[in-house]
Amino acid sequence: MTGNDTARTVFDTFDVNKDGFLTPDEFRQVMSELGVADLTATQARTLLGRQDADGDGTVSFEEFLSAYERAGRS
Ligand SMILES: [Ca+2]
Ligand SMILES: [Ca+2]
Repeated sequence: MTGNDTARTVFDTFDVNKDGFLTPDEFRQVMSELGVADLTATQARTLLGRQDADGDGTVSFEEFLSAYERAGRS
């Protein structure tokens, strides 16, 4: 499995409605369902906003992938 496939799997997990974009609401819902964290709407927006390179309020797979690759190169 390549890093890309892994990122795709993670992305699809968070992209609840499968429209190809992650919204703060989806992020929040999945983090809560996974038992990772109960985020406030503001926290979800802030965390997702770090990956939102073009500032449209959602994270595309390309944006997610570049953030993912940055995280993996620490
Ligand atoms: Ca979505
Ligand atoms: Ca974006």
